[in-house]
Amino acid sequence: MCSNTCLSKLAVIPQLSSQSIAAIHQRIAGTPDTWTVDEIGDGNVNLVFLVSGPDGQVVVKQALPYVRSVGESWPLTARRSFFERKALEEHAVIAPEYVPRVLTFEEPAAITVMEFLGSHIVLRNGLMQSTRYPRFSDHITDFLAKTLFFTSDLFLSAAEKKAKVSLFNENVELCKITEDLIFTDPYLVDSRNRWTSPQLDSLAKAFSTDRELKVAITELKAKFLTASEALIHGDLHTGSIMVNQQETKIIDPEFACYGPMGFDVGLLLANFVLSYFSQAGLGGNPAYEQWLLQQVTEIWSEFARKFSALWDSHLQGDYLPQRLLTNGSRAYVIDQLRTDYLARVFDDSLGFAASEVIRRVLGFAHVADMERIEDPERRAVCESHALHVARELLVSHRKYTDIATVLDLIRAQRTWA
Ligand code: SR1
Ligand code: MG
Repeated sequence: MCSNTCLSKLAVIPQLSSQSIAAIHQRIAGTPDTWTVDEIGDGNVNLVFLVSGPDGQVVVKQALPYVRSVGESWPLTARRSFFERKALEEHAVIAPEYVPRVLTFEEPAAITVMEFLGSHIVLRNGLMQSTRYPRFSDHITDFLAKTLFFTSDLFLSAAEKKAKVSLFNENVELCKITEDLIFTDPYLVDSRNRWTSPQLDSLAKAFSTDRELKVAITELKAKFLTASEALIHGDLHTGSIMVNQQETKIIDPEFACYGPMGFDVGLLLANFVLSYFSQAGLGGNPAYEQWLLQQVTEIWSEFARKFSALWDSHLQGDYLPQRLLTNGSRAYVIDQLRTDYLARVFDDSLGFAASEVIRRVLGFAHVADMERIEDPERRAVCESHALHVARELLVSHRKYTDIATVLDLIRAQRTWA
């Protein structure tokens, strides 16, 4: 039976311009009629094809004017691929070793042709196979520290930053998905929500009527809407990262926008926490669980260390005009500001992490880490543990001022194997 995706597979090559065909030919040799095209994407939003020729392979990613996993009943601007390219371009300047190389881009057809990361695996899939990536936390914290610092007022002039803010502010529809799916729908009765039912029915109902949660999530949403701190990836879960033992590549930044730094850090932390809680549903793996929690610690502490170091080496933006630092005040002022700044990013990260956990259990888009637990009773227990941690962090994030205390909270919820 041929579906929409079969048609797209046949249709994608004819949509490429002669310039793109030439760029692909240069990489993989052969001609369009001899190339094979396989659809390899499993994400919610876009089509992803692997195009193979005699000398190699490339990835062709296409944004159709709707959400891939739902179909035409959920229209979505194909212009998202423009913002993805713009974010990839920014990241390629700031942190080139962590992004795939873009070979060519077709704006009218919303197609991006990229290098094929054939020796890498989607991090979520690697975690589901209990694989360790010894260089991952170093790489991802380098990426986070650099991309967040160098796109913020800490580094840019106000004029430079405003120009970027105004460009990415047009990514309205993708931000609206985040505003709805993360900050709104899981806290009300919405037809797009789903959860492990009937096991989690009462928790889902409790979350939809919880007044404290509604206040906390609205405060967090206000940050997402108003805090244009840095160019954030906007969807930095473990499905947006490709890894092997040597390298880490951050992909799929179509949700990129100017937003709070803690959003990227928090989403990443949340996906490790979800992976951790999923382990018990599969019988438990103490050594791997320990490694997952170690990643949570390292993601925060290494990010904080590298981000702090950039204040020493590159603090030149309009955030803190150098002429303010008179009379020997420099060290004092910078240290105070940096400490407060990092404490706030930490606090934001915990809130955004909590919101990501909640939406991945009670909302529209779930994670494979949990979904692969076939027994709904076991899955529901794992999910409820994650939800309890998330509720506590969302409502009481100010109580948690260091990552070790957060880990204590997480471990205390891991009550069965
Ligand atoms: C309709 S899009 C659903 C989710 O998939 C993407 O990866 C984002 O996480 C979005 O929230
Ligand atoms: Mg994505």
